Amino acid sequence: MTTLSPSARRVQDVLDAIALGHRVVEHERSTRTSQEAADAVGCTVGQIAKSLIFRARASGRPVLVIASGANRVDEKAVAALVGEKIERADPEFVRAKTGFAIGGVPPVGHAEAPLVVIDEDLLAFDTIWAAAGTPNAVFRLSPDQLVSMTGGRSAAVKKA
Ligand code: 5CA
Repeated sequence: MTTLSPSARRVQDVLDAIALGHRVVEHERSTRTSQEAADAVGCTVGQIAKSLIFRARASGRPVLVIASGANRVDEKAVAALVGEKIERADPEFVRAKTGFAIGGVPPVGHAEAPLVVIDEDLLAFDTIWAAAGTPNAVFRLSPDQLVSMTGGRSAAVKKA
């Protein structure tokens, strides 16, 4: 049995509770950026589901945008969906609200339940990969599973 580092283990425990058979894989090499993650698993950068954290300005709520690694996120489009202005979260906010550090933020298992928006471009793939708690850990899933496990709403959020 492989031993996962503590943050990756926490994500595996969440996935075990979801019980769809997802397995966290820790790589020797970095998966900290979408490109590095794609290189490590041997997929295209578009198939990396990157987790971006924003802060809703009025409410202070965390907003999780799960975007294709190939795309930049249009903050105005996300704000329109959320119903209030949003701003990029700083590393301390990310740590506090998710329980994970930037570069390893997973789509599930956050300390505080975020509003979740999913980039519709991810839905075109059979298989995608998401971060799993550390800058070396990822897991494979389907876009449908991403939607169901996060309760997220898919939308057009790509910056033109
Ligand atoms: N493990 C990889 C692939 S799944 C990963 O987590 N990539 S990521 O793109 O989802 O996470 C890194 C993201 O964190 C960057 O895209 C960027 O939006 C954000 N980020 C990086 N540095 C900062 C920073 N200083 N403040 C706020 N956000 C940051």
